[in-house]
Amino acid sequence: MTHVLQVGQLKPSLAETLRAEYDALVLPQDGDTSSFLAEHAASIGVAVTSGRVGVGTELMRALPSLQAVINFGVGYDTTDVAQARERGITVSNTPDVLTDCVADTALGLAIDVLRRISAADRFVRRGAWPSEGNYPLTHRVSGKRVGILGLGRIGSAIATRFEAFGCPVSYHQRTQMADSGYRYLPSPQELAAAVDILVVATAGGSGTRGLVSRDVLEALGSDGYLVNIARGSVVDQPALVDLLVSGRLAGAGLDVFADEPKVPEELLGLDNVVLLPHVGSGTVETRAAMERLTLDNLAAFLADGRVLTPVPEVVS
Ligand code: 8YV
Repeated sequence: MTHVLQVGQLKPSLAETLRAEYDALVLPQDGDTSSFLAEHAASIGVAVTSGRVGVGTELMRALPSLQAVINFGVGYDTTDVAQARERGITVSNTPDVLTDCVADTALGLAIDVLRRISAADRFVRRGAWPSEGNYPLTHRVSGKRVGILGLGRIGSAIATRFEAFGCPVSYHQRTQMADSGYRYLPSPQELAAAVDILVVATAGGSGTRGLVSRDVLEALGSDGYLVNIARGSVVDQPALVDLLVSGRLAGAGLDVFADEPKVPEELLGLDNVVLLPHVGSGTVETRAAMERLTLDNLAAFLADGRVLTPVPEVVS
């Protein structure tokens, strides 16, 4: 009998459906999985997971009958896609349904960090308004030059939103788009040097690791802001912290971090930094749509061996 395996914590209603309708096994999360795998590995044909955990190299190797990894989320950098391709394992994700909410989050972070919305809210809550008077002036968002690193589905949705704010948009990615209407810069560093707000919207994984290097952050400069809704791994986090602490970057709006849920201590006291706990897609509506697509991919795979939204690397 082929089993479905839940890997990592999932949305409770999704986990419940997997249990009730698919009799799914759950990979033990803490400690040693060897006795679980010794008993069940050979029967596991499909893994359902999320970008937080994924099916990494070791786990994939330990599952000899694995045929599909169904991922809740658009990012799948924690799943070993190279091994999946070699072994003919299908991988699906949940693109499109979360684009709007992640793009909204990017705009929210940019507005928050430039206008200091969260910081001003803290100011009111701690009773500082009557004693300290007017809140210090902040920075205008409308009209700022915006650079998008990665003009995919989410990057494009972010660009459209900034256009509505009268912001000229530039972008960088490996391949120039034929007719995006936005200015293309040939490297991340040149993009950073040309804009006021740099938004990271690339995929994660080995191809983009450290792409926003110290040099790129320095090119953004002491009047520049970084917004990251992609993956913490894309940014040199120690350099980011260093430049923020020393005032060589104006601010940052971060939904993602290098080692979640750890957030660098040094950032916690900075009012020019907005810190979110990876909630870009975290709305009732979007998570329901992601759950539906995850279950549709699972059902389609079990019915005829094809998922609805395969990731590009493993499409045969
Ligand atoms: C997470 C995300 O997947 O889709 C992505 O790539 O980063 C998020 O939507 C979600 O938090 C799942 O846990």
